[in-house]
Amino acid sequence: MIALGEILIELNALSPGPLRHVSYFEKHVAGSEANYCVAFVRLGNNCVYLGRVGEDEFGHNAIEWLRGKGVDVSHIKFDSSPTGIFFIQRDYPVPSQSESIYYRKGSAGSNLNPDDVDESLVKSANLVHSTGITLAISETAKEAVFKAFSLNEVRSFDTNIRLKLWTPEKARETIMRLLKVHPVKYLITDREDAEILLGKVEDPVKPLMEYTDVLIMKEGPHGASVYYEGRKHFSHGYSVPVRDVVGAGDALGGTFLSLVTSGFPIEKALDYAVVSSALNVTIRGDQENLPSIKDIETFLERVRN
Ligand code: ADP
Ligand code: CKP
Ligand code: MG
Repeated sequence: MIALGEILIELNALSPGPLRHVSYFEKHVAGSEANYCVAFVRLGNNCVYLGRVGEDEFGHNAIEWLRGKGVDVSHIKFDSSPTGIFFIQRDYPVPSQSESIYYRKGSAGSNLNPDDVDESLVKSANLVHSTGITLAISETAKEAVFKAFSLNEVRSFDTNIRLKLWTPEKARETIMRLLKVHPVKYLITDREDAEILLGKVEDPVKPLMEYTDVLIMKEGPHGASVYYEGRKHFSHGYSVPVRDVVGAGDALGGTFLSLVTSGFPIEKALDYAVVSSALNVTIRGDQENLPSIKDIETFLERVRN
């Protein structure tokens, strides 16, 4: 897989409440497409990351970490702008909910541009992946995604609409244009994003299936459903101790894509992917608890017993 996006450094608050009173943060490497890559690699397949980091401590941190996880970082470029960061604030202003607070405007990652997209590399991939975040961070990053999607017909896309990065109107216009021009093999979304893309419709599945072969609809703690070839399969979620839900969607998506790439049947791939996302919410950080097949099977054996 080739994934295009922005790697971010995550600073996860160790105590609840408004950030102005939080003194301790835990640092993690994150960013949706990087999370997808690590999940993809954990399940036994190769992933090349296309993007930019700052020539700063956080940029080196990100590259060394991802290299250590087995991601191919040889196409990541250093940029003179700083590596983007974000904080996770928890239980404020809404109890039991967290909020991502970005410091990423003008970041190295947002300087991704079409010249960074190596044509022969993208053409040679089994799958090219990106998300709505990369479409939103800058014009040049958006153009890079359009270029990469024009070079390879096997595409996957996670809508990941972040309303801090663009308006619902802009998200709708841009994502629908991408999907119309470059329909995907795998579309990963949820009902909130689908409503932004389609407006209030009774059933978003049918209209979305016009743009994808396989649709994954995430349902938060309940689990997720997959739609393909006129069929539907629901994988139920698991009740686990929740520490941090950020990154759960990427764990699910990256695990699913890697397993189907390895030849798993779609339904079994989703059952396993939901386990991956359940494990992900039990820790802070998006990448540290991404499981191997053995981890997933151990979970399933013990949870069933
Ligand atoms: P995203 O993080 O992309 O918004 P979701 O919130 O739907 O996506 O989460 C993705 C998956 O993570 C869900 O389908 C579910 O399997 C798992 N998950 C999310 N929240 C919880 C939770 N509170 N408890 C257990 N599993 C969860
Ligand atoms: O949809 P998820 O919760 O799985 O996505 C989490 C990531 O890239 C997180 O790492 C953060 O950096 C981001 O999404 C983002 O830009 O919001
Ligand atoms: Mg998501």
